[in-house]
Amino acid sequence: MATAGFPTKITELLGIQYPILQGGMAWISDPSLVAAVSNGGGLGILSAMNGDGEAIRQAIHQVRELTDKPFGVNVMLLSRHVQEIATVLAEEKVPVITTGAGSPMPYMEQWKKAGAKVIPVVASVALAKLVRRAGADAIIAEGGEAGGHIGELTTMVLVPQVCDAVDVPVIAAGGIADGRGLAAVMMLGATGVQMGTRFLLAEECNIHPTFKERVLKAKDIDTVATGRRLGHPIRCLKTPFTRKLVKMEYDSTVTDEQLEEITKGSLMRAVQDGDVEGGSFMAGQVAAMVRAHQPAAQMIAEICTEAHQILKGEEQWVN
Ligand code: TUI
Repeated sequence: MATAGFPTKITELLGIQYPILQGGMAWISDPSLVAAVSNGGGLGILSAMNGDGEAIRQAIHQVRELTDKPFGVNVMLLSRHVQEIATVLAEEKVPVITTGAGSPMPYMEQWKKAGAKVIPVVASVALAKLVRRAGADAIIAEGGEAGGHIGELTTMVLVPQVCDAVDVPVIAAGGIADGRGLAAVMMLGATGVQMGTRFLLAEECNIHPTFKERVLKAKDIDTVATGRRLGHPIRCLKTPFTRKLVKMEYDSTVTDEQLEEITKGSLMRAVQDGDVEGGSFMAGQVAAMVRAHQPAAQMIAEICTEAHQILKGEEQWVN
């Protein structure tokens, strides 16, 4: 099965072998991880969060040296370089562009004209409808089980509602780490998945060893969403830093500015320094299900083999 691929609407749209996208994770999704996922038959997605337009141009060139397969770039819409990055992605003819943490409406036309497949991440039906009308080629519906910046709804309730609301392929994200998750969201109407947390343990993922260790040791209840007070909840592994943050959020003598200040640069401190006192180890609720350090290609093949077996009916569902 593994070599035959796993054809769905999304593999056809993107020209890939398996319906698995790797989330564009800030400070994490670098050319090494992206090329490994794309060479493994999924869609690797660079993060454009870590720098300006020229930084992402360089990363795109590096990916193109490492793979001739399709890949994507994720634009975090809260980035202060977003306008400049949007233009570079059009100039570089990036085949797939995903967006997160906001509405990509101002850039849709520019990207579509450049021939990109545009796939916004949404956390609500309203934004799904809006971006579809503006020409989105597919939509990623991300539930609050995910790591990092999250919306309010769970994957279980968001995915079927987004599927009902749009006429393009829907990719499910948040809470998926194995073949059971892929099979389950296909039952909800999705044609593929985006995963972030599982790929933290890819051999080609260059995060600090402490980050990998923390994911490997995580139990079911070991993530927490902080930041609701500032209007952007972020899910991370529980650490001394998140304990401090939670306390500060509930303390009315702490100002919003103080909260902003302490979180600034915290993802970088986790990814590069493994700093559990001052770093945000962003990860999804599936962290406890990620138990092996392995090549990205092996993860992809394993997940698809498992999902295929389930969907073929080799498991007994109804007596
Ligand atoms: O974007 C993500 N996850 C992220 S981005 C990130 S970097 C960051 N660092 C510090 C503060 C904030 C972010 C870490 N993780 N996922 C995609 C995603 N998008 N999840 C939820 C949303 C979303 C939420 C609201 C998308 C659109 C939206 O709509 C707002 C609107 O304007 O309608």
